[in-house]
Amino acid sequence: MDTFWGPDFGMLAQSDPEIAAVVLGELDRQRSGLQLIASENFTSPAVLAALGSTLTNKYAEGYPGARYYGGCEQVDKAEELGVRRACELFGAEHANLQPHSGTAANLAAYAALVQPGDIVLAMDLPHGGHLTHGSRVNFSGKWFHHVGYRVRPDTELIDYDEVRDLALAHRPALIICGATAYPRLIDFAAFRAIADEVDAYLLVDAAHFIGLVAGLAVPSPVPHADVVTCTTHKVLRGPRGGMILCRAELAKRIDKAVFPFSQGGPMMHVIAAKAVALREAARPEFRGYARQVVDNARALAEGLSAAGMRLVTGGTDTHLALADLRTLNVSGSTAEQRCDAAGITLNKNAIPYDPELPTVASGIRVGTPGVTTQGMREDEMRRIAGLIGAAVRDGADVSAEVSDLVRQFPAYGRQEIFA
Ligand code: DSN
Repeated sequence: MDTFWGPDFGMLAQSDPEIAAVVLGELDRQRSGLQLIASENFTSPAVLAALGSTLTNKYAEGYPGARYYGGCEQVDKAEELGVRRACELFGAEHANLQPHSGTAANLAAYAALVQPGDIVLAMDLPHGGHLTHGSRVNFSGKWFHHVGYRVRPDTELIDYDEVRDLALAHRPALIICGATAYPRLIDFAAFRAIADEVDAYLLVDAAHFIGLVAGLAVPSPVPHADVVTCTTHKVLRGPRGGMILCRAELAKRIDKAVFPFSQGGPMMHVIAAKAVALREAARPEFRGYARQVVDNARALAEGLSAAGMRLVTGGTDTHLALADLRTLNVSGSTAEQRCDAAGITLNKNAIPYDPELPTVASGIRVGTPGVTTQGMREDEMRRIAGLIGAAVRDGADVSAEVSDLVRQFPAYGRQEIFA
């Protein structure tokens, strides 16, 4: 067999110094600051190697064994391995690894389950949902009739009675749960019961927490949902991309909704990298990682509360926390800028019933997948919370403390963290 022909920064620097500078500049940015965006992580060198491989050259429309191009014998193996690993890891009857993103996975799920004009009951975006759950500016809000559920104003938790009332009143064809900024566990069984009562499909968008499911740190939606969509690049720590899990009876509809309905050629290098990440996530060490992500998020949230921020829902059960900054009289956008200046990357975020525009927002969202991959634990989370507090409250320059911390826990500095 030939030797591996893969990423070579020396070659890139020689042939395209401008892009090489961007690639190395981004590596430096990721290493030199604290990455607290809840939907980001650091993939392993093995995932990066598969991503940077010659599998990117191959066209393979179709599915393993039934492609529209010749020469697919190697990429077929990658996709078969990935699908098998996904089914085993999540106890799913069928998996599709071809969606280019979480949005593409959701588009395919809609296409498989409902018709344009059908009623879809999903969480409102400002309450923690996603663009693809019925936003007016997205296909989901333009092509489907969106009915939104919200969190309760007092507890900021999903109001399952309201979800049921809305379902009974509107008789949706599809109910969606799963969120991008909801720090608590979702009761999938309750959603299943409501969906059954009105004869609707249940789609769980597990993009944010599928990695926690893989690591057994939170309950799985797979036994309850008709279809589970997710991304592979968040807690799961794989390449940027999407994935769909479903019951066997929906397999054909899902596969056809991905290709040929909504996508053409699959990205075989990304599918191979997804397979690598799924193998990594099946290791016992990944369970320790997933548990630590949640423990770290709790410690970080408690630290932010001690720094004077109000925690939405009072805390977290997952990898993320949402903090209301009105107690500090600082907007989300100002907080984001102040943290950015200190090398702390996080995002402003609307809080439930937010009086501010989404571009300003009253809150920030923080997540622990990345810093946990770096090996940080609760002590470091308390330290980080203090730094965020000082930066947000007083505009303090905490960049020296940030540099000190990331020097001790370098991203891509210690291969053993991916073992
Ligand atoms: N944009 C992702 C997030 O940050 O939550 C969701 O798609």
